[in-house]
Amino acid sequence: MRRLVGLCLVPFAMLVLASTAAWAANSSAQIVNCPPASGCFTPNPIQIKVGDSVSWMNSGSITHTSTSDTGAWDTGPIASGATSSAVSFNTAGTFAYHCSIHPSMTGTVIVSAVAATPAPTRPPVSRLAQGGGGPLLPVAAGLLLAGFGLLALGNRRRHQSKRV
Ligand SMILES: [Cu+2]
Repeated sequence: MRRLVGLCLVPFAMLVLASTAAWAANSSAQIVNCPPASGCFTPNPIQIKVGDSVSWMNSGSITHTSTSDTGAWDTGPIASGATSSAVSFNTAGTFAYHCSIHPSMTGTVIVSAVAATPAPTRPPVSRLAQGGGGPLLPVAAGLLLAGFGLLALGNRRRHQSKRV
């Protein structure tokens, strides 16, 4: 019995894993020139979901960093035209960061929790199939049978009237 329950859980676990994997995405934040400041992070704040990652692309003309205020991450120097490695965010929350070269440059990453129900990402067709087509299938079959019955009746009447 326990093995049966375990076997039933395997596809469920795979479904959960597959759906979370589909959600994980890499967002690209940019560092741009914005005089008179040395540079600016954009978008700011950047909004992502738990499991997503952020890469900072330096479109500005001088080197910057993305450094967490709490030490959670530090990309190190990102030269002009370069992109940092991806930083993953696995917990929801608001994370402040700055440029360690230009401390007045600040930004925020807002990580929101992943919705508990994955329903919106699935087509409604799969839900219909799970219920065996719902009440629509027997109704359609009944109408089809009634239609055939009427046709047969009509044919018979036509034959009878020909005979008379
Ligand atoms: Cu900087």
